[in-house]
Amino acid sequence: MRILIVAGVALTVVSVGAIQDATIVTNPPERFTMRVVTSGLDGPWELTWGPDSHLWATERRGRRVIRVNPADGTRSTLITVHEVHQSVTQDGLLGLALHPDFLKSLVGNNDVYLAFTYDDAPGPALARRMGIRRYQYDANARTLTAPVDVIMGLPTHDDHVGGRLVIGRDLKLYLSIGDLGSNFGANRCNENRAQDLPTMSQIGKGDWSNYQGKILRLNLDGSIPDDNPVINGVRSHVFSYGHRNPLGLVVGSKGEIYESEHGPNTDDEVNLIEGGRNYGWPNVAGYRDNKTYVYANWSASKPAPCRTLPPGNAVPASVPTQAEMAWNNERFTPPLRTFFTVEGGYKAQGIGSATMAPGGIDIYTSNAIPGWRNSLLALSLIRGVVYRLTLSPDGRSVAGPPVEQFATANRYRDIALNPDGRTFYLATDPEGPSRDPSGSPRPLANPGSILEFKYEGN
Ligand SMILES: [Ca+2]
Ligand SMILES: [Ca+2]
Repeated sequence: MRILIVAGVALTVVSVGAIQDATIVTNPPERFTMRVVTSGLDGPWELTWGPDSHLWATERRGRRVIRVNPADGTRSTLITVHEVHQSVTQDGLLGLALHPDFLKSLVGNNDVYLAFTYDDAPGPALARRMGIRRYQYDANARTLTAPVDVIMGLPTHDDHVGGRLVIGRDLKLYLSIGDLGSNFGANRCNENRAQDLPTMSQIGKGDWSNYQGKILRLNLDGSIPDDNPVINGVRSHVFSYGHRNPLGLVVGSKGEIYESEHGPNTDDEVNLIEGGRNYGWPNVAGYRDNKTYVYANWSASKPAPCRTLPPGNAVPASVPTQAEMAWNNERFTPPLRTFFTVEGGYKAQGIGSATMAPGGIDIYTSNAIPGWRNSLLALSLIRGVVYRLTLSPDGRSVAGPPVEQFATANRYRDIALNPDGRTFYLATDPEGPSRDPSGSPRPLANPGSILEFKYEGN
């Protein structure tokens, strides 16, 4: 243990084993009471506070959109999206975004946008795709109706799916798509295409296959906004690129787009997403610092083709490698903050992955909790905590260390904030690995649930 002085307050920092990030503050002064709102959900994935003072959620595996009364946990199913293809741990019914004028009295509308994976091949063949569809909420019948496809045919796969969906202050849709797990694990022989950009010809044909490892920006009807960035001479839906597995997206108070994404075995990232910028993956993980991460391109193995290589993560001489500093790109943009950036030579295989495994991200803009205004709340799946990151006044940097909040033995998938500024709702995974502060595996305390945390003072 060591003591860190933050803003005049002495805080204890626990450093247990090599997979801890010693800059994280683990005993904040705020007190919260916790309550289980509801349980038995089939993979709650997006959790949103609705203007009807209800929680709106997608169930990734259950393929349902549900509406939950936060006071008593009663819930109703608004729709089951039967076209959703769900077969692995990351696909299914994913993002949900309510139109900013949703249910407003005069200029309001009822538009609900959903992002999901589906099978585009007839018969037993499987062609995994992602799409966005718009529905109308019928508040009397409590159903979602009148589906209209916004964009379909987006690339997806069985890993690093992404799928977070938000609507910006600019009334554009932002959708995150991961790198499809390419160059990793069972997909290690698939070329990673997070740096590949669409060509004019592809865009003309509606071929979105280069949209992997990207954050897209779309008009609400799915078309390409006129003011999207021109990258390598082409304007497309691509807003930013070089992403690995972006699972958190949130809109800041001035319209900023903040994102969280998984690092490989180190270097989870929180990014400020700006148009036309390159976030580095797979050439760089976290900062361009030549620490532990080296890009080993398995698909380029020669003369031995990748598929003939023995199993295991040790990189054979036939696989070309590239240090971070050997790659240079004028659009490269480093993260606002990384988690678990470790020194060179870190052996993830032996010590364990240095990761917090980011889930959703949100922003706190209330004055209700002293010192919290203008903080990002970045969720950890594997550690069951929320990291509060204080933003600088201009929102372009993180000031001070991450502070752990809401620690439980759960996997936090997404968060919703009550506008009262004192009440927080966290959706938990129904299954998956969880580790205690010493790094030991533990069972999930509240699988498939929505938890409420209420502020009770300091
Ligand atoms: Ca990056
Ligand atoms: Ca790095």
